[in-house]
This record gives sequence, structure tokens and C-alpha cells, in this order.
Amino acid sequence: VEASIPEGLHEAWRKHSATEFTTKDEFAKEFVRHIETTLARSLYNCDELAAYSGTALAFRDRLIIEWNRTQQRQTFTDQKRVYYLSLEFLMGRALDNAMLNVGMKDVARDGLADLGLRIEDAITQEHDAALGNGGLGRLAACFLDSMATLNYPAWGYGLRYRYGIFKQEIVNGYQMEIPDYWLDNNPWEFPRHDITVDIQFYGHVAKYQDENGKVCNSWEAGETVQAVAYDVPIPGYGTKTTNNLRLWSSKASSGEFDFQKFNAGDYESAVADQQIAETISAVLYPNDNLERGKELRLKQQYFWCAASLYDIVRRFKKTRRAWSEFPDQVAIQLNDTHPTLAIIELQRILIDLEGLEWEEAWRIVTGTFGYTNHTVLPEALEKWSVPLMQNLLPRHLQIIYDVNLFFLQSVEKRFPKDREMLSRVSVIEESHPKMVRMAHIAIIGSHKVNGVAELHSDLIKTTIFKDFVKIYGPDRFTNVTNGITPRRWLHQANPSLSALIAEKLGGYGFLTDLTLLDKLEAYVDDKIFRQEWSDIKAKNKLRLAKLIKDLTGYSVNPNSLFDVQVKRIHEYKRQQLNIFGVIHRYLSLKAMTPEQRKKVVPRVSIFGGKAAPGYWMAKSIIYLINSVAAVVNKDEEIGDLLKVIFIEDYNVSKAEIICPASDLSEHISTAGTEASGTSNMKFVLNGGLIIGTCDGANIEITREIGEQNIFLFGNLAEDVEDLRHRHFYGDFQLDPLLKRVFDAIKAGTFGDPGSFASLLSSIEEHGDYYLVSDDFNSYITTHDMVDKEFQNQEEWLAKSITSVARMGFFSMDRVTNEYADSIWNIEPLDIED
Ligand code: GP0
Repeated sequence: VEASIPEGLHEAWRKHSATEFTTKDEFAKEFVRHIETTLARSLYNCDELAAYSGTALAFRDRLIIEWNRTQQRQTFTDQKRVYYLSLEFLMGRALDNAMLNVGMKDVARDGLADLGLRIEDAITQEHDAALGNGGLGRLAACFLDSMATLNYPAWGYGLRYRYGIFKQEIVNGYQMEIPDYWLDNNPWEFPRHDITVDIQFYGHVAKYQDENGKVCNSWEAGETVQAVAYDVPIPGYGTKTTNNLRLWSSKASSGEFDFQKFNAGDYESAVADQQIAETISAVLYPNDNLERGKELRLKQQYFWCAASLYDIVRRFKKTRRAWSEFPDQVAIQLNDTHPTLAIIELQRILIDLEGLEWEEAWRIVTGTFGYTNHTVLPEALEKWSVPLMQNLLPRHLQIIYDVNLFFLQSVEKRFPKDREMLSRVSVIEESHPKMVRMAHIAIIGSHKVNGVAELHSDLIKTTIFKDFVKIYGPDRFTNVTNGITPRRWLHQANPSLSALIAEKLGGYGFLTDLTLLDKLEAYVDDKIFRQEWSDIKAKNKLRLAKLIKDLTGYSVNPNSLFDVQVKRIHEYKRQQLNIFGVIHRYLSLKAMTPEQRKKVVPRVSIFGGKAAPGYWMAKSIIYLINSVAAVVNKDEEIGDLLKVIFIEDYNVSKAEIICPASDLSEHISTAGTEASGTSNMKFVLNGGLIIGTCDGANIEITREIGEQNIFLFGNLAEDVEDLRHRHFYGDFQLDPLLKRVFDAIKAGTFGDPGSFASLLSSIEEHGDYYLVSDDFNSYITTHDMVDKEFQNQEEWLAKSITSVARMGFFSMDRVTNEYADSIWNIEPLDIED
């Protein structure tokens, strides 16, 4: 029985329940109270950081009140819940989002203004919560916003890293990594010191007989670490639902062991144990689309899966239902294979701890899980070495072997004598050392596997998971094309555009039904509307120009075409193609007469993104961009005609300034490599056009907005394999335009050519795996078209408006509803006001 207030006294309690502010004065009162008490400050030392904290604390109170009510409501209605397991949640800032979602930003603005404070100054004090690398982590954050907005009973589960993704500084053109300690002054998390789970590692498996003589397995721990819950409230937009993101932090288990050491005078070793325990949640691994098999990473994965499952199972057990009903009450979505151990852990709980039979347990497990795949790149597919797993998680490895055995037996039955097939689909790769293929467990242990864009979902079915389609039939595999939340990526990032749209559409309904944007098409020819549209873009470009000036010292002409590529730096995303294109442009400009130059459309090529610290090729691409910038930007002959900018430390808050300011953005991955992409959607929703390959969601964006509104180029996915094959056998010729670029680099135009030698040779000599040379000519020609079309501003504007009007499909709300219907089988909660 949990401690609670006796039934008869509930009224007495409710009289004192926390209430929410509604007016600017009530807000200001809360604000001042927090400054004077929670923060122990006064009107004599209320700086911008205090103004942020005071505002955040006032809103945090609101959120937690609604959070409490939401949890009570969800417990009361006792519906099926969904749990989103993700090792990354790239949340960005919370305050502005909270104010907009609860509809109180104006109230706060006015309340602060009465005290002589500017809301913008408070908002920008906040440190980004950057618990993610890129698209995968941001997708998780968009999910949370959408699930709350649509009133789904949903929880996120992740790790509370002490250090998020590193901060990037550019020093002499090179990337430097600075640790991101983000937890000071973070008012958004609620530590739950009463919610802890002991997680075990290492040790051995003991066999014993239960009272009925059945042989059972017991995992005897070698080490125990404690997981402590930290809760982050997630407010929906325009609803009372405030869901929970629960992040686990690791801590030395408060068992006797430590105290014994401590008492024995072995103080240092007791402290060392504690530090070892705390390293589990210390740092986010900074790799995007790459797995490196480090033991600490596996520890993180198990720690988080085990703590989350313990929590989920405990919640289920409170309802006193039969185990068979578990999948009717619980859906768990795996964001990539990182949480795959949750499948094995649930099976272990059911058979080892709850005494279920294998078959029944496995039915429950597969009924519960869904798995989302985010990539086909082989280097990103997770594999763990068997010896490592044996040492860290001995019981789990046994269960994995059993899962594999039963699976292979069933395959053997249906495809007798196909030994090749058995070895291809086996969970264990017969290499040295043997490896556990996590994606195979995720497929076998889930009832649905989905890709994140149509092309990607087709590709997984015909390439990496082809055999599984044969085994399970096509129904286990499905597509849910990614989306983005229009709350953050339109309303918050681009308030002027959002307001203009609201004015035309008669309200902000489009923020919760993005398909309403289609009504904008009626205004494409409206002169005044067009002017307002283009004024907003101009204003957003000025805002970005100021950011660029502050960060780099370079002044850019806001009337230039802003050409943007911001995303993680990766060879497959081909920032190298972009910078080679920039060099081509520079060389062409240099060769022109002053008369010819007068006809040129001025450009600013803007780059941003982090390279994984160990990814040398990506780092040399950053160095090349900065080296080109150093030469081009000070070339007086060129002046405004071309500027090259690298924005350091690209993150969610910077994206909110960059996306609304682009004229053209680049989504130029080698066809078949970018699973979906989501920034492509953000840029188009903000009225920018895109240049891109036929890859990922670019294809569906084209289908929605029309091919005349997008600049597509390059080889198609179906031709990539053949081209690579030909390169491999020596059939390769460097594109002549690209050769001119390479010659300039080799001649030292951008500094010591030695710095770029391996980048060039990966293309010239080592097979050009990403087809930079094959696509170069068509890339350049397409950019020439962009220049031409940009000169016709009226046409460009029409494309911009039309595209936005047709972006309704890419709302995260559509995505969430599709998962709910086709994977989770879950209904939103009905809440009356
Ligand atoms: C995919 F495998 N993605 C991975 C990974 O390790 N990290 C990551 O961010 C991305 C894809 O590259 C994506 O195409 C996709 O849209 C996103 O996951 C969400 O599905 C790039 O944005």
C-alpha cells in the first residue's frame, strides 16, 4: 500500500492544491516569488539568466500541475500506453516551446515587460538539451511533442547523460570538441530519488530446481548499479495532456558493499566504485550512423532497457491483469536497434522471474514490441561480440541463443536444406569473434518493423532484410514516412510566417491539422500576400545574417541567395560535393569579365554540422570548407558574389534560426543512403526550395509539392550498385569539371594540398564510393538552373508558397497516428475541458 491522504480528507487537500496563473499579473507574481525564494535573488541582481530561470520556474509549475493531472487521468482510464525507447532525445530549448504549447507566451511577455524585461533575452539564455546526434534523436523529440498534442498516453524512456553532444568550436579551420555540461540551471527535470532500480551486470547463471522440480535459471550479479529516475514534463500544444519523458541516471548502488569498504578505511576505492557506476550515464556517444562496439555503450543500453522495463512491468502489475494481457496494455517502440536488449530482458523477466513458459512469454514479447529501422548503411548496423556479451550479460546471451535456435528451427522447416539462408538470417554471425546481430533480434522479437520513408522501406525489404520478408511475409514490414512537429518548426521557429498563415486561414488550426495549409494555394496570386511572404523571408534572412556576423565576423549581403546545408558531416550526405561545387563557382567567377559578373546572382553558401570526433574524413571536409571560406571571403574581386560560411556548433536552437532564412537548402546524399531526412521537411515548410537527389523523403516531398517546385539531380538509387561495381573494376573517369576543381586544390589555392589529399584520393583513386564524380555535372547544371530561376523572384515566390501549402503530409501528427493505428493499436485519451 502506498502512502496517501485518507479519502475523507481529499477535500481538505484540494482546497490547497496548486493553481495555475492565467493573467500577466499572476504570472509576474509567480516570477518574482521564484526569483526571491527559489533563486534567492532580488530586484537588485535580476540579470537575464535570472529572468530566464524565474520564467522557466513559473512555467515548470504549470507543467507539473498538468503532468500530475495527466498521470492521474491515465491511471484512472487504465488504457493501453505506448513507451518510446530511444537512446537519444534531441530536445533543444524547452521554455519557448512550453510557453507556446500552453498558450501563455503573450501573458509572459507582458508580465516581463511590466518589470522592464524582454522575453527574447530570457529565452536565449537557455542551454539546449542536446541528448542526441541528429535526425534520429530529433525524431524522438518530435514524437514526444506530437504524442502529447494528440493526447496519447505515452512515455519516453532515455538516459540522462551528464554530457550531451559535444560543443563544436572551429579553431584555425579545424573542429575542436568541448564537453557539453548542460545540467546546471536546468529547471525542467524532476529528480525522483524514490524511483530507483538496481541493475545488475557480469556474474554467472546458476541453475536450480523449483518446488515442482522444474529446472530454472538465476542470474547471480557480479556488479550492481542503481538507476535513478529523472522526469521531464512534455506539454502538448493546445491540450491539457502533459506526458512524461523519464531519463535514467546511474549511481553507485547503496548496497552494503560500499559501506563495508568505507568503514574498513578503504575510502578511495569506495569512491572509485561510485565513479565507475556514474560513468554509465556520463556521456552520449557522438556517432551518427556508426556503431563502434564499445563495452560502455552496451552497458548503457542494458542499464536503460532494464530500468525502463522494470518500470513498465511494475506499472502493469499494479493493474493485476493476467500476463497474456500485457500486449493489450503495453506497446514498446524501439528507436533503432539500440534498445533491442529490452526484447531479451522482457523474455528473461517472464521466464526466469515470473515463471512463464517460453512459448507464452515469447508471444507476449513479440506482441509488445515494434522496431523502427533508420538506416541501411552497413557500418551503422549494430553487432556485439559474443565474448563481450557473455561477460557482461551471461543470462541474456543464453536467451539470445535460445531465441536463435527456435527461430532457425522454424526457418529450417519452411526452407529445408537452405544452409546459406540459415547462416544469413542467424542472430549469430559466424565470424571471429562471433557477433550478435541486433537487427535480427529486433525483427524476430517484434510484430512490426518499419522504415522511415517509402524508398527506404522498400530498400530494407529488398536488401538487408530480404530473407526476413520471405520468412515472415511482407506484412511484418511497413513504412511510416517521417514528419516534423509544426509547433516547433513553424510556429516557434518562424512566428511571423505562422502569424501570416493564421491570418489567411482564420486561426492557428493548421498547427494541429497541417493539411489545412492547402487553403494557402488560393492566395498564390494575391499581391499583398506575396509581398508579406517575401518580407518575412527577408526579415528571417537578416536575423541569420546577424547570427553569421556574431559567430564568424563575416558580413553577408542579405539580398544574396542563401544556400544552406546543415546536418551531421558525413561522406554519404556529401558536403564534399557541395564544397566542390562552391569551388567550381569560384573558379568560374574568377574567369569572368566584369561585365559577365554583373549578371551573376550573389550567393552565400552556408554550412553547419558536427563531425564524429574520430571521423577523419568528415573532419577534413570541415577543414576544406573553412579553407575555401578563408580564400573566397577576402577576395575583393569576388566581393558579394560569393561568400562561404561555416556556422559552428550547429544545434536545434541554431536550426530554428537557419531554417526560416534559407532560399535553397541542400539534401544531396548518394541515392539510397539517406533513410529519410527530416530537415528537408523543415526547410520546405519554412518557404525554402530544395536541391536534392532522389533519396529518402525527397521523393515524397516531390510527389506532394510537384516536380516543378524542387531541383532534383543525380543518379538514381537503382543505378548506384552498378556504378560502384564499375568503379571497382577500374571503369572510372573523373568528371572534367571536377578535375578543374581538384587541380585548383592541388595547386594550393586553398592552402596546403596535403590536408585534402585523402579526401581527393577517396574519389580519384579509391572507387568514389559515394559517386561524387558521377553526380557532379548534373549537380552543377542544376545549380545553374537555380540561379536562373532565382532571378525571376515572382516565380520563385509562387513556388515557395505553393510548396508550403502542400506540406501537410509531413506533420508529425500524421506519423504518430499511423504508428498508433498500424503498430501500437492504441487510442488517444478522451479529455473534456
Ligand atoms: C539514422 F542510423 N539516422 C541512423 C543514425 O545512427 N542516426 C540518424 O540520425 C537518421 C537518418 O540518417 C535520417 O535519414 C532519418 O531521417 C532520421 O534518422 C530519422 O529517421 C536523417 O535525418
